[in-house]
Amino acid sequence: MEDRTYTADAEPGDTVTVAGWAHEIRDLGGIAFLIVRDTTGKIQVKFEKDEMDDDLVDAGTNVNRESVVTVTGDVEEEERAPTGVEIVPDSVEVIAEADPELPLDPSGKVDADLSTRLDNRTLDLRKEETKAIFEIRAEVLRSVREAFRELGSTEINTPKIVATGTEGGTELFPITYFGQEAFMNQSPQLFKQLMVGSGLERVFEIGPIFRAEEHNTPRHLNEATSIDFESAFFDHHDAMDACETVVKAAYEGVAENCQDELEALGYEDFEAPEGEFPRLSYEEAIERINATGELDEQLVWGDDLPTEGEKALGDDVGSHYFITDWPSEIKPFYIKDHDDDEQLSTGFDLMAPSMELVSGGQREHRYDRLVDGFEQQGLDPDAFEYYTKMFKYGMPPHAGWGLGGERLVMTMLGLENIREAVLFPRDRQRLSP
Ligand code: ATP
Ligand code: AMO
Repeated sequence: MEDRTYTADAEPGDTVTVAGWAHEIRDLGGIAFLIVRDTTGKIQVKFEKDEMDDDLVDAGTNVNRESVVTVTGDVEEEERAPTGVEIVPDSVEVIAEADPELPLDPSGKVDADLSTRLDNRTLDLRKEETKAIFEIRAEVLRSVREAFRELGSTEINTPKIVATGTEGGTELFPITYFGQEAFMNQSPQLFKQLMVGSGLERVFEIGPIFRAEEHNTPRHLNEATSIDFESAFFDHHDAMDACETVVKAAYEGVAENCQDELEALGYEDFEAPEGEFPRLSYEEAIERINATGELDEQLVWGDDLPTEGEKALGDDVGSHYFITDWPSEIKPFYIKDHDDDEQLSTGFDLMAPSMELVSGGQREHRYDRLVDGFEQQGLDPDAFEYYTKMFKYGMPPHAGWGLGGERLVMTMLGLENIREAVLFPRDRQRLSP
């Protein structure tokens, strides 16, 4: 619509045509109001019944809520109007009438459970708070991309239909690819590593990952957005530095550019995390968890951190922190061990504060060690030949990490369920919409 004015831009004295949804109709007798909502906000349209044409009043006040309408008229100052201005209409056109039975109330007066919201995302995203989450998500991705570019990395896209898994064999979605067994990719891990040995050296990717997680939890998705980084000539310390920069950039972008959205979500004092993220070794982490006395059984070296342990540690440390130097046996084959201690890996996680946000580490770049690592984890090195062979032709030392995009938005905004940060989540129960 060429001559459309957004509601937020309607100024007293203008003659405008606004287009949007019939948010609310209030009939007070001699006077009635139609509130029109568009992506920028809302505006009141005033109908004075005695002074206006009956058809005009009827078009504006007998319309079902959430119908799409256009209103042409003069904008006037009116201090009793919610935004201080209102439209005195010349014409109202109903472009798409909505069914009077709405599955969800976009005015938010009637609460809907998450499942109803997810089944009716179009209506759900007419709500300011829901829309705000996705505007913030977009800003997170924008700031992250900018930070990656400032770090001198190149954006890549790697295949999502692949021949092998990387993050453990049990969580794969198998598919049939022209009669051949294939899988939905769990992580761009192997491909991003192949690129550090290429002329690109430093890369990032923002794309879907697929995990056949059996459990249905508030923090797991079966299709998630992974924000991946990998750089040649980086060790795990450099990778953590880059990770800290990127996570902080996401917060700073939101703090700077999403004031209205933060307000819609009820944030008064949203701030980017300050100071360096503490780096805690795995050994210190289990000691601190044990010292909280929150677990029934004491953790011992080699245990993965249980959810209650992560919770206790998060309460203890607060904000964002890294857990470094994990036991090699619980990290994947591609993570490099410390040169002076084979039991100790260079793997790290970033916690925020009681949920894992990032996993990363320095990678094993030495061909023979890499192939040994496959065998130790019971994987067939031949199946990964497309990957391992490139380690024979000059693969530099390198490090990187993967950051869960939805977990970043979830922890940033304190959302209770990760599904709130995805338009159309995939979980055990949900394959459509
Ligand atoms: P009636 O004769 O049926 O009472 P009316 O045309 O006299 O209707 P008012 O008495 O002026 O209407 O207003 C009814 C209500 O609507 C009042 O509460 C008033 O504050 C409110 N109101 C009137 N005009 C506006 C406006 N432009 N924006 C917001 N509220 C308004
Ligand atoms: P990892 O498997 O730990 O590491 O995944 C990295 C990050 O991705 C997010 N994530 C998920 N988010 C929602 N639902 C899921 N099912 C899910 N699975 C993972 C988390 C997690 O921290 N290749 C390594 C990364 C690397 O070493 O570069 C990897 O995939 O936020």
